[in-house]
Amino acid sequence: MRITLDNRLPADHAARALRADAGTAFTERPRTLPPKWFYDAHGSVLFDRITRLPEYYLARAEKQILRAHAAEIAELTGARTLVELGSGTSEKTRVLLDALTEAGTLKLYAPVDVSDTTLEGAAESLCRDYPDLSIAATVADFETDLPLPGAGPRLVAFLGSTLGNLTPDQRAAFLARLRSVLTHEGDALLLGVDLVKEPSALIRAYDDDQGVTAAFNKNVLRVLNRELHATFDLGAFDHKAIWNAEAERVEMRLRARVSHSVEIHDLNLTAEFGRGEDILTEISAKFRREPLTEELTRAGLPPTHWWTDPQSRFALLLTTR
Ligand code: AVJ
Repeated sequence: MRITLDNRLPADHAARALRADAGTAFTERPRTLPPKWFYDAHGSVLFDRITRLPEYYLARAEKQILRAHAAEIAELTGARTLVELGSGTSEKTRVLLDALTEAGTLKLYAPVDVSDTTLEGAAESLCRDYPDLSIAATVADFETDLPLPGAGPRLVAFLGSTLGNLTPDQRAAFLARLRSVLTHEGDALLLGVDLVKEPSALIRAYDDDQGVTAAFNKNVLRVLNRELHATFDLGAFDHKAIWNAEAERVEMRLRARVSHSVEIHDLNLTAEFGRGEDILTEISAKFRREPLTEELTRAGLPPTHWWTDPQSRFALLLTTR
């Protein structure tokens, strides 16, 4: 069997976690929902469209860096196993898979994602295109469970600036756990992060002209309506993308257009919204070279390489042990 799928999330995990997260979001203030709830089947399609938007430079810039340095990364790591956290469709991973296949070291690709359907689709498509590769897919929430299957040297890829979704505290905890599993000589981390830049360019990336990001943001309300029998009216909220200059992060918010109340039946809860009141649905931190290098060094993962696209919009970091 060249493909294995290990589901580490019990069938009712998502349901219980969503209830808990929504319970917190709508009883405490400021109202904050974790971004992982965007990615049901519809949200995953919308995110895929986001990565192709002219305003969303992140995906293109990262792929550009990967293309420019994949052969070097393959040579530096000699990876036998490529683990990818939050792998999604594994689309841009192909650049790495190509280089590692070319170098002849790679035996196993181990994608980790919360979405079982996305993982299955990605694994099947990769299986067709990389006939000599074994695939060990794991359904897991990498914030609480970090599966690292396969033989060393292992390369762990955490791309797409997903690190930016974590608060500094969550980031420290996550990096410490990552450090604790990257134990073997030769293990490596490949991290993709978006960089601080002109706020208008950042805001455009999260508030595109076609309204795809707005639909993506509001999709979380559809998820709540469906999964928790809630009565959110998507038309009663505006999509907002805000630059938080102090924390150096983009914040996606859903802002109530009018004061109204929403029933969340499965939680036995009525959420009151004042006009202009926000739900914080995602933070997307942007990074600078020095502080991020320090943060990684403190976590025991000092970067050995730092590459950017020609316009220095995005960075790819490699930590080798
Ligand atoms: C995949 C989480 C990194 O924050 O840029 C895209 C998600 N949200 N547009 C990001 C996202 C709105 C994306 N991450």
